Amino acid sequence: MLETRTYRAESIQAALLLAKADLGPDAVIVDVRHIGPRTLRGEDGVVELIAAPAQAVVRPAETRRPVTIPGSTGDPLFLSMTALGLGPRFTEDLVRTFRRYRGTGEALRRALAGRIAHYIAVAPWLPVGGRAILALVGPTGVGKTTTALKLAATARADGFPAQVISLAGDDGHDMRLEVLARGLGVPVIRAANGTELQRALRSSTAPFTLIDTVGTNPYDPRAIAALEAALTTAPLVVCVTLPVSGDLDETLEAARRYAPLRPRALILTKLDETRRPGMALGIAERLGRPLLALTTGPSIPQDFVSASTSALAELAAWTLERLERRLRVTDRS
Ligand SMILES: Nc1nc2c(ncn2[C@@H]2O[C@H](COP(=O)(O)OP(=O)(O)OP(=O)(O)O)[C@@H](O)[C@H]2O)c(=O)[nH]1
Ligand SMILES: [Mg+2]
Repeated sequence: MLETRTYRAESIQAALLLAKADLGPDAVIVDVRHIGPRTLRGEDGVVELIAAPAQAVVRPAETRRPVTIPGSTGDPLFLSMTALGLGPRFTEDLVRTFRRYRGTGEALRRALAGRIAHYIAVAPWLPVGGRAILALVGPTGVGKTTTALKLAATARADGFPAQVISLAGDDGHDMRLEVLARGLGVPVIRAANGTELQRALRSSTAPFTLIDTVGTNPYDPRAIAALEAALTTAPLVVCVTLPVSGDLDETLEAARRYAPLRPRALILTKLDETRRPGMALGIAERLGRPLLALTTGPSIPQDFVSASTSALAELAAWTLERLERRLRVTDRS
């Protein structure tokens, strides 16, 4: 069982300090929740942070050995979950938890969250205690620009000034970005290449910068190499951005093609454009990268959920309930 502790404070920074004082500097943040008003400038204790000691970090899924779970292979609910990309051990854990707590609402979600924390790491992305630079990379049209603006606008609402740098975007792309950003009060800088990106980062003091990269074909090694060259000029976290609305194998293969960019986090988009949003659980587990955010529609910043074990538990509960209902109907017919 993952040993976690909960800290409450008036801001994420304060809760993080409490966690680090208690668990040491390498404490791993498992979840952050706003339990009062969304803004962190509120007076009351509004943030709940769940942390674990460093040794409890989730191991990347790809390094885990495959396992055989006896007795699960003929179970239709188990099979439906593995079809969403979840590994057998993760599936078995979720299905068993679901059957034990079914119909208990909050208790089910809490129990699922406890299990999910063993398989999917979530990454709090607000720039607590320093400067954060995230570069969103991914295929064309997956929602990089929209998500960069959602992150920037959400950070601003939480009191963290944010900016977007568009890397290698063409005029049409950047004009649309600028119009959207103006409406949100988010500054935009254009950088044609790595040198301009470096210059823009040097001359900025914004605590939170989103680099919105040009859409990159995962099967074009030259385009990936060009992006790699531009991004290595700055210390930043590369986030692969992928839609959940596509084919599972294609999505996993596309993610792997971005390996030269050394991605350290994952953003999953377009959960609203599929009947199988639970695939987000499978993709996140299989890729073994900390999940940063999920997006659920085009509206900025509303259609956006920061990744947390509680959000993933909600998704798992919804998926399991829906699959079970569907299997019951098929059984009767
Ligand atoms: N339904 C839905 N639409 C989304 C979501 N995120 C973005 N979109 C829409 O998808 C389209 C493409 O979004 P962009 O943010 O421009 O995608 P991009 O990855 O920046 O695209 P390129 O810069 O061309 O590579 C736009 O119409 C967005 O409104 C989402 O979560 N759900
Ligand atoms: Mg874009």
